[in-house]
Amino acid sequence: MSLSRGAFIVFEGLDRTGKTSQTRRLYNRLTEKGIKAKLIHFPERSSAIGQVINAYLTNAQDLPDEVIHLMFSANRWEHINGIRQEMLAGTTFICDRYAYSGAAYSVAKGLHFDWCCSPDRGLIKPDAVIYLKASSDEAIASRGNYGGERYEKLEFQRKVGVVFDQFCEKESSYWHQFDACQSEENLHAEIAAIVDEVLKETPSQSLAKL
Ligand code: DGP
Ligand code: NA
Ligand code: NA
Repeated sequence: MSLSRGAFIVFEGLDRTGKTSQTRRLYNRLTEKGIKAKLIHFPERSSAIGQVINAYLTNAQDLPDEVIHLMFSANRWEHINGIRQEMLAGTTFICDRYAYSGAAYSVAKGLHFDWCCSPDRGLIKPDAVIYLKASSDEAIASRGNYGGERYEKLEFQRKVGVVFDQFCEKESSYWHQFDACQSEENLHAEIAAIVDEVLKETPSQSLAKL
């Protein structure tokens, strides 16, 4: 008997673009269709490393840019073996942020692109990246509680967005861009249509690495 693997679907985008609600909606949809799925979110703040990241993001602790960059990457590495194991056993993972956030937020601070990508090299390559792009970043910034965490400043977010756009262009074979400013319902329907296509293909494809 050959088991077919689950898929690895990553959501990326600036803060407050609706990633968390869209990942939940997609999770519910897959589960209702009888597809075994799990929802994960990076940074995963509960581990020892995750707690340092949380202290950094909430401005309780300062760290050099390089150090926090490596901690975000380590946080992905500490969970990846478990994810791989479950994926190979058939579970589809829906992942709220991943290595692209890792690169984008650090490049926006002025760190070198290649240096930023290298700690994440070897992680599982997503089958699809769902990129929620804001057609108006002011609209996003006006959403409730914006500005509560370290990176939620309009000028900084614009710099992060430039890096996401570059990934989207360069990695266009598996990046899919969506307008984050449309209704939650429409956005969900558009994402679901793409994910259905991806799920038809992935069981037969071997896992690739970043
Ligand atoms: P979230 O929990 O998805 O709202 O993410 C918290 C913040 O951390 C958000 O501003 C995005 C940022 N972030 C997520 N992943 C990384 C990463 O790998 N590196 C850096 N520098 N920032 C990240
Ligand atoms: Na945030
Ligand atoms: Na989020």
